[in-house]
Amino acid sequence: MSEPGSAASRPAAGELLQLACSVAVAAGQVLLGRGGRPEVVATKSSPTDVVTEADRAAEALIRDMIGEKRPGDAILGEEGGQTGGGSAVRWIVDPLDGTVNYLYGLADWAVSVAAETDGTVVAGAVFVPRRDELYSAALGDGAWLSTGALDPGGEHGSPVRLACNTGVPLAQALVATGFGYESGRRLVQAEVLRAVLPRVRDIRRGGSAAVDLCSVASGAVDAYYERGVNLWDIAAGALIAAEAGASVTGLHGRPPGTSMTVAAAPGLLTDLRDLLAGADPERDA
Ligand code: LIP
Repeated sequence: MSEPGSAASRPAAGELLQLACSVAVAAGQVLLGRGGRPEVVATKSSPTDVVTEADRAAEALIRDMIGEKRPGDAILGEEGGQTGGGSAVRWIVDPLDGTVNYLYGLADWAVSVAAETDGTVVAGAVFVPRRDELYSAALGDGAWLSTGALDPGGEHGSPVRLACNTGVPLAQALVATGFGYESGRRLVQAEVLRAVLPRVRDIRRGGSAAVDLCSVASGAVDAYYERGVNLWDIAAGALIAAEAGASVTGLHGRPPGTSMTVAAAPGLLTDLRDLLAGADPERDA
């Protein structure tokens, strides 16, 4: 019998992906099913950085479902922090990315579930319930979009393999971005935007980093950058964008993360990253 954490006990990425997809869809159903205006139960970094009762209910469901199937795994969730562990697997969960959109009844919010083995994200699922779109990727196996998860008995097409847009020059690029919740950071983000906006086709501010990264994967936008995202916002979406052919990095040779996340096809990424580096977006640190 293999020891927990030994190479022989590592689950296949496809197996983790299946669980990621089913918990993301189940949590999405819970979030969709809550009628009326969601109730704000707490705030985090600023009065506009809210937690709803729905965020907590969705994360509790995800933790229960993962815990039942894989009791030895660690789970890092936006609302509950990191718990458990012992196996080689850690789940990184944002039960509701795009909370402000959810609060206002806008469609761009998602459940994001990633699974890491020995520190590498090997599976990721982003479910966008209001569009019934399930984006998924397992490391080395491409990025995929399926629809119809909310209607399992219905007729659906086959999953579509995603490929990010390539060959787009910076001046023609549609670039998604997002802004933090604190005013000091926003001031710098506005100054960075002032440098970026005249140099690109246009900007989109969707409100969910997970959805933005899936939009890079599907070609709905050409690029994405944001300072201040958390690991749970980007873990699944970054794998999906990368498996669709995008490069996902930080600035100055660093990996993507809270300091900066940039995603685009390789050529565009270089130009966007140079433009961003020149605007010094990390100076609010
Ligand atoms: C959101 C991010 C988004 C960012 C928002 C917010 P939340 O996460 O996904 O990209 O611009 O300000 O941080 O708070 O909805 O989980």
